Amino acid sequence: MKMRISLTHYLIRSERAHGTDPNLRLLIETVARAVKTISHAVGKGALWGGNEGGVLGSLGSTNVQGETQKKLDVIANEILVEANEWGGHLAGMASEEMDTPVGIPVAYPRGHYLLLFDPLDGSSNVDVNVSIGTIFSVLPAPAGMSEDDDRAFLQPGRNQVCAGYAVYGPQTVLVLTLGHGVVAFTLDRDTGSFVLTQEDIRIPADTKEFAINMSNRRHWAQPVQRYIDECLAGRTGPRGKDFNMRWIASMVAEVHRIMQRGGIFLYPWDKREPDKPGKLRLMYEANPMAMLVEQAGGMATDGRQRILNIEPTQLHQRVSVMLGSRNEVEYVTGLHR
Ligand code: AHM
Ligand code: MG
Repeated sequence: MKMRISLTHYLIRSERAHGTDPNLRLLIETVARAVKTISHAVGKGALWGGNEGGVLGSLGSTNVQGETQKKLDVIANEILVEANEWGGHLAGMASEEMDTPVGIPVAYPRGHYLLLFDPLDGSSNVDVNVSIGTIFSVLPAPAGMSEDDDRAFLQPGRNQVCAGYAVYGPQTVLVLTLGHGVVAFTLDRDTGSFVLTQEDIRIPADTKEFAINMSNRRHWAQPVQRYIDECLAGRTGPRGKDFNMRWIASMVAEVHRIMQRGGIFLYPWDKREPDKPGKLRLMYEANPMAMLVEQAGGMATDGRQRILNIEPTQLHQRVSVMLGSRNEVEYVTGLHR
């Protein structure tokens, strides 16, 4: 019988092969436990919490980004914070749903890592039963930092020691990198364990599939308009091939598709809010996805530079994102130069 490799088994193997810090393993296992709880809540939907009325719908509150918070945004955030505050592996946490970072309560030991997350990505899909996800990033904690100080978190994405996402779709899949390639685990709902189901995920360098919210076309900058026009021109156009399009409105689901069969995903800067560099957030959306994509042989830029090289100035800063199949991202980045 083929041996099933659990997340713990994989992480211990990684410890032996690459000297991964055991504290990082414990941290990832804690995040994975929280992901299971979120997956359970997502699966229950309107049935979750008995008389509390389920996880669907909005709360009426807004987050620091000025976005309406869904019930599940807040529930997923609480699950992640509660799971991670007592383990002793973290010096602080930051989230899309919290204005400022949270420190570790004095009752618990402090560790050497910072955890950043988008607890529930693709919020607009929660109520319509379409794939959503959780994205996370792990940074080293600077020595002597004060844990609720934004500045400790303001490190470029290339400093990440681990990045991952969980996609809550027909299956719950956890995709992870520790800087030695990308692997995926499927949640076995019978045993409650994450089982290794894909090793060494590679994104094909070429693709005929793009993902962009076409309704923003009139707002895009010229290079993005030109790129998509060329894709749409198909076989007789400058690219000499027909393209297919997808738009799920869940970055996690979009990146997961790209991990499986290639493609390019764009959420570029546009003229709707010219002062904002894009819609997606650098620290807990673009950076972890960029690390995963690069580790799978793909490329991630903001149209000008490698996302992982951007020096952040704000915790919730936004960024233009182009990621996926290497040759395609290189091409559209070239159009910006
Ligand atoms: P969220 O973290 O609030 O869910 O927002 C991020 C999401 C991405 O997952 C997705 O790519 C994008 O927003 C969709 O935006 P739009 O509704 O403009 O198409
Ligand atoms: Mg998001």
